[in-house]
Amino acid sequence: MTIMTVQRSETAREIRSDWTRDEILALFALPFNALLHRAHETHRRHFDPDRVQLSTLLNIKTGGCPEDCKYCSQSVHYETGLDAERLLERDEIRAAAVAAKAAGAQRFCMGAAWRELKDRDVPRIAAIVHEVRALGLETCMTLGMLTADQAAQLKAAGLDYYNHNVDTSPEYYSEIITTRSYQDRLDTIGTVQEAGIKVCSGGIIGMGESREDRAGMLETLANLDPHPESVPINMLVPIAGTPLGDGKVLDSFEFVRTIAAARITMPRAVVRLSAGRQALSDEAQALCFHAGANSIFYGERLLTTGNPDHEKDLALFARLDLRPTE
Ligand code: SAM
Ligand code: DTB
Ligand code: SF4
Repeated sequence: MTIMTVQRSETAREIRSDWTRDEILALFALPFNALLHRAHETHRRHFDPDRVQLSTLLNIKTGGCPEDCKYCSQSVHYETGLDAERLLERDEIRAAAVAAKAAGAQRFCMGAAWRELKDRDVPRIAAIVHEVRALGLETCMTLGMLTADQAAQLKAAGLDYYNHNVDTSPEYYSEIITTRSYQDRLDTIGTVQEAGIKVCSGGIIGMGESREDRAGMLETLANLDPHPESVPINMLVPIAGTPLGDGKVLDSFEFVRTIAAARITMPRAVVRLSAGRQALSDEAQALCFHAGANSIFYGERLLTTGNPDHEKDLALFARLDLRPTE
């Protein structure tokens, strides 16, 4: 065997969908430097470590969601002071996408506070996907549960990615959401994969879950076959009025460990350092990039909360010699 063949087969063995919870817990339990070393080595084997993918978010339908996700500002179950709005007009969405592209975003991610996509909304959503894609941006939507027929129509409209997070471990899920099951989430992810749309799926850290739950969330994601192409790891943004509005803040090093374990278990996935960056220091973010995060939400708004502005992120990139993915 040539060296190239050996390297190729080693890389193939690295991409696995048979991770056990104990193996992932053992990664979390490594000394911090050993974990970061392994994660960074994995990262360098699969990616240019100095490139970061930029996605800009737009909430195209705000509030009034019937689901009871305990972290969310947009659920009707909690008094968060957010008014429900209608689906934005195509022109408003187009203007936001044009601005995102001008600022340097590569992907435009559109979110709706829906439990599921309704058939009557599919033509408008498909038209939006088509229009955003025509601007030369990758497209991502997150609209709740989908049927196979709806997924096929979104694929035909040119949708590149669908975001649908598992959010936490199977065991902890019912502590956070009671209006749908973990299996509902997995079913929609399967439907998206079968339609040939790339999957963006991750979760939230800092909701009072245990390390075992964090490992359990990664176990679910890393045992999808294929792995999700994109894995957003969010730090909980506490929202006043929600049941998780005033919980204990998680140690940022545990967040870094979660990013590192995501990188090691899903070597080719693009791991996004997602919500919660305003609460992370520049140094903590640098550790996340070292641990294998290679994507961020770029722009001053997430869905209903703030995010660092373009200038702040570009300054951080300059200090860390990072550049946007080509
Ligand atoms: N309604 C759709 C759904 O739940 O799939 C799409 C929008 S929903 C707001 C998208 C994701 O945002 C959630 O799955 C969750 O992971 C994340 N998210 C929502 N609120 C958050 C918060 N306060 N902090 C961190 N992440 C949050
Ligand atoms: C994801 O994993 N995080 C984004 C996106 N997918 C849709 C949403 C973050 C929301 C943070 C709280 C808010 O702004 O309401
Ligand atoms: Fe609705 Fe999504 Fe918020 Fe849950 S996370 S309440 S499904 S908008």
